[in-house]
Amino acid sequence: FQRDLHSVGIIGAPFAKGQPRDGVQLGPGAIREAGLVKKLEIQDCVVKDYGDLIFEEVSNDEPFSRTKQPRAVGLANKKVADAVHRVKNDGHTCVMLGGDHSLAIGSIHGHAASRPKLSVVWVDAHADINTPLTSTTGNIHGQPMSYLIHELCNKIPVMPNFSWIKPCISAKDVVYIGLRDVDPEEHHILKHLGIKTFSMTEVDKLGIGKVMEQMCDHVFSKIKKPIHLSYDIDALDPSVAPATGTPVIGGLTYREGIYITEYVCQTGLLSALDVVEVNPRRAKTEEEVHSTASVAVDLVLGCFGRVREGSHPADYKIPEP
Ligand code: 6HN
Ligand code: MN
Ligand code: MN
Ligand code: MN
Repeated sequence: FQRDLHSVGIIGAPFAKGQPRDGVQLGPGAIREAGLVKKLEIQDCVVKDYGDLIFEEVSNDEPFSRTKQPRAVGLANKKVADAVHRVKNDGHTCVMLGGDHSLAIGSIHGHAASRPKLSVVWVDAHADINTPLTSTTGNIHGQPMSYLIHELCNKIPVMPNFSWIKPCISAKDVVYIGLRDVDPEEHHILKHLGIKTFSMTEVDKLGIGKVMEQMCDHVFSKIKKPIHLSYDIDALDPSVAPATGTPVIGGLTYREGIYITEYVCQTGLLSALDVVEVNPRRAKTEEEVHSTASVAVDLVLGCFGRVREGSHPADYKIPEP
């Protein structure tokens, strides 16, 4: 058994304006502090840290109809898109540390700009596929998928700082895992577009092993496309990852969450990863901050070759007395 080398480019995106709760901009810092870069290097990854993006204040960002802070979200995502595009063109697997999940707009857009045929694996308690017109909260972190899917392009109004966003993925190339809090309008969209979903019911029924097999059967039925894995930490059960803005009971166990990353790594097709919605200010104790950040790090490690059975260098020799 030999590990392949992974070349990883990390972007921090300390951004919170896709939702109303303060603190999710501290996610990248908490994940870095939990030792992300060091631990990747210890498992033989070549890491280039591109640092944290800087997001300027946007003045007079009035809601567009119900949608909150559209100009700030549009502008931040343009930055993320350019940064991810650059990391991909530099030849790395891109890791984007959020920040809230609205950042997947830029991350997937920038990824698609350098890898035109992508599959998206969306691991989340939520579907994040509201359009600005179906959303009841007006929070853009509940909407990113709607801007990206070709089949929804005639349902999206023109919004300030959103005109650069062009749909770049097909409904058939998207798979959801972990759903358990889906709005009725979102449920209609998922069914109407025939999007493949493995809700927590399927995780219970099939087990995570079969879920991942069927996920691959679906997404790679014709050609093997690069994978964009968008991992919302709230996919995990709140007992595992409490420090997040919209926790939902009944989520993935630590083991299921890690298995997803190990399996995706094994495909050899992981091309970009988002780890989003870690919010240190939503933790009740300092320990909850650390445990959530440390789980986030473990998810990244699983994506880049860590296996629970253990591993060893190819040239290792047992010492002789
Ligand atoms: N997330 N469906 C709700 C909304 O506001 O549209 C919740 C979205 C949660 C988003 O956790 O990334
Ligand atoms: Mn999400
Ligand atoms: Mn979520
Ligand atoms: Mn691998």
